[in-house]
Amino acid sequence: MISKKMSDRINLQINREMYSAYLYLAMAARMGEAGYKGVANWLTIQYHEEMFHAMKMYGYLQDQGASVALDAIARPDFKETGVKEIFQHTLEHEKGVTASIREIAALAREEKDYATENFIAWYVDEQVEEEKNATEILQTIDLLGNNAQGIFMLNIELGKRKLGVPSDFTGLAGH
Ligand code: OFO
Repeated sequence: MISKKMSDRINLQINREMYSAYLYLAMAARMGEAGYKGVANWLTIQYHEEMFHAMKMYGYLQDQGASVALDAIARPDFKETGVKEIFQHTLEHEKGVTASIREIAALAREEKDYATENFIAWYVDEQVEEEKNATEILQTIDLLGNNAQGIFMLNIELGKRKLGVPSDFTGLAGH
């Protein structure tokens, strides 16, 4: 069993992960409309990854006999239309998510909640990956040259990204 404070905090994180999913889906739509199908593919896969992050927490709360409390998801907030700017937004967004995950890790340690400490360690590692992915894409943009030809090549590259999470994951308790 976990504390009410912890389950509230994980429920908040579910909302933040779903917001991430919503943000990337909205960005994917914008990029797809602009003809950047590869960038849209990358962002759509990112949407699925974020839903996986949310559902993994949903499953954890259920496994712990805690209540899942879903809240309203905010409207995706981004104005960028350029590919480089979209990934700058992505990196900044992920830095914020990292800070949020660290709060859960710190709370788990404070409460001597070893189960949640173990559970959240996966997300701590995942955030290293999330920031690395966005950073590397930004580096690639700079290396290729932030121009039409460079973005065209990046678009092809990002079109190759495949789903990295189990497609049959439901998040249901006992999964
Ligand atoms: Fe869930 O890691 Fe991105 O936001």
